Amino acid sequence: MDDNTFGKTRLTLLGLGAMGTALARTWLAAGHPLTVWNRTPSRADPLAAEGATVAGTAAEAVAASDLVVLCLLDDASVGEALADADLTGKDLVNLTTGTPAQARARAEWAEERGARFLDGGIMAVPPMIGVPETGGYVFYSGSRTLFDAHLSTLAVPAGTTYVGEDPGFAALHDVALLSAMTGMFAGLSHAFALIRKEDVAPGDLAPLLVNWLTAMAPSAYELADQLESGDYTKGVVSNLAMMVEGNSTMLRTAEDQRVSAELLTPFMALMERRLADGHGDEGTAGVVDLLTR
Ligand code: FVH
Repeated sequence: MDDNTFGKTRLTLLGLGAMGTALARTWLAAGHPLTVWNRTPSRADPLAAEGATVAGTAAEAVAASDLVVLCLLDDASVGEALADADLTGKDLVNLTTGTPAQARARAEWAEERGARFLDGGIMAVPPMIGVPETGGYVFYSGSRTLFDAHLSTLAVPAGTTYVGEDPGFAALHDVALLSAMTGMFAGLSHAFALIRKEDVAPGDLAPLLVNWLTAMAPSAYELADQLESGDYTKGVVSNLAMMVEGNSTMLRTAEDQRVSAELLTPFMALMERRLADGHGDEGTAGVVDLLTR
């Protein structure tokens, strides 16, 4: 029988939701001895059949391994799950989505209990886990020593991107990307609403949207360059004055199509404020300043 467990780090995983289960399967498949725990015990049954050791309590699961990974619903569930566990000498890797402030507080909390702490932000959905060609990865931040020590194990389910010693940085990067994605979803919703009652199939618009958004995405580099140099006119191709003029066309079209413009107007209002302040020759970098309190 082929035994791929030799030299593989033993670990514990708390949380067997959609993401936790996907993570567990990759570690089991790679031969890592894995102890799992889930609040609702029945969710562990399929993994037991695949070779995982199932612990009766979170405290037992934590005791089983030096490396403990958490993939729970939110920060509060992390506190609840670990309430009775002895964390002395443990290496905690928290892949539960949270805010930067929660990650920093959780790092302090772990340290006070004698554990080392690494926070993670998963940039993947469950079907991308264990499938490297999908490009899924996890942001990590916190102890670099801890990250390096467990890199080969952490790299099993998805790519790894270490973003700094500050434990809040993984969450910060995660939320920044998710926020940009939310803006994209808002734009897509508005675009599909515009054609909803017309003789245009959503399936025909979809590839056009993908191509256009892909072509526009590198504007992130232009914005970054302007923000870093402090020159918000640097490399501007489409200036604010022109874009605000275009906004009125978008708003009139929404009105004609009987589509609410509520997803667009907050951003447009910020562009207009910056224009009114005399920055018509810039791009949209000034909006970043208006947002920053
Ligand atoms: N699924 C996704 O697409 C995203 C992708 C990006 C990263 N997120 C984050 O990953 C965390 C886990 O997500 P998930 O998809 O596994 O979530 P669920 O399937 O809803 O499972 C939640 C697990 O958390 C357990 N749980 C909830 N509350 C508690 C608690 N108070 N004490 C202990 N465990 C708790 C829950 O247990 P149960 O309901 O089965 O008993 C599940 O194991 C998450 O942060 C995403 O934002 C996923």
